[in-house]
Amino acid sequence: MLSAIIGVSTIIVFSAFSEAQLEQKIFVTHSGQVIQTSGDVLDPVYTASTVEFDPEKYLRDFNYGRISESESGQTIRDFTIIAEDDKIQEISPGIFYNVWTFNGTVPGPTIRATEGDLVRIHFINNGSKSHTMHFHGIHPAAMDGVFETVGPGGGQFTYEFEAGPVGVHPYHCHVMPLEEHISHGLYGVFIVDPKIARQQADEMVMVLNGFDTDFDAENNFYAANTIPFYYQHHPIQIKTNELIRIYVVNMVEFDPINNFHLHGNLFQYYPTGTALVPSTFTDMITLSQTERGIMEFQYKYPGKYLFHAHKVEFSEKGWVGIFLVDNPDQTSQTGIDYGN
Ligand SMILES: [Cu+2]
Repeated sequence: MLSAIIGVSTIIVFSAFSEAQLEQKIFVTHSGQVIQTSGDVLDPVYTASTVEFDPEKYLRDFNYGRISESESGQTIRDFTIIAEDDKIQEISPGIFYNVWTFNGTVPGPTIRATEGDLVRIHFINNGSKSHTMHFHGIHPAAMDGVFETVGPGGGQFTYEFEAGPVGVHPYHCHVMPLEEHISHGLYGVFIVDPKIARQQADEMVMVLNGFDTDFDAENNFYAANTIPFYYQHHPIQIKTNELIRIYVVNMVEFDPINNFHLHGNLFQYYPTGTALVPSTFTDMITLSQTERGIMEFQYKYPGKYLFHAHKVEFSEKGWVGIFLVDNPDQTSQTGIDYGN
């Protein structure tokens, strides 16, 4: 229905403002809608409401659900997840994009459980299209979120499965055309902790994502956690000799690979997080779509350290950040202002 509204608005708005807004371009969206924009900018005038996203909060925000216990002593974790597809987010200054969201954000909430817990997802689709939640992991076929599409306008489904295996897994909508439903933002992270907890650490989630804002099946912007250049302008503060653990998931569509390079350091890497011993000690990992893992490291020296895609095109279009270790005054040490 929103598509129809957008279509009608397009005609009305642009006949009224055709002289004021030069260089209008016509694009066919992933869903086949014809939309006019000025360059990369999808004009926000089409939409009724906007969403805000705070990468600072998202970075260390883990949702453990509403916890109860079954008669047999199994931990039950209940989550309510609501899908919507009619919101606009200013994903970069002046760049407005129609995001499809789980619980109002891209990525959706980081869902966290311990191996063997019963996870119950009360899924409500308040969107205008069918959606589902498909979790990577081990579960019965009926809980796979593929064939049981959940209808628009309030359709509901309860996904119920035992959390496993240990690791970091993506979840995402699995309705066709899949590329469209994922690239608009219907994805998030599902962490399954081992029963004997990992070593205490400063833990973070980084979803590597991108946005195709002109609908040509190529991304115009890239990021760790949605907002291009966010962690470069707002460096992540950490401490020397403190264990840092990053759950990293690549959700970039359209591009076959993405990667993560850490400066001034190397990290232990656990592919998919399924093993409790790392498989490699490196400063660089390459990830295909939905590929993910756990990185662990600590910084020996204070200072500012970049992390970014070594696919340079991606870092120049936003997938770059800074770790600020012990918040030193880098400028006084070097005389160079690295920017913040
Ligand atoms: Cu969907």
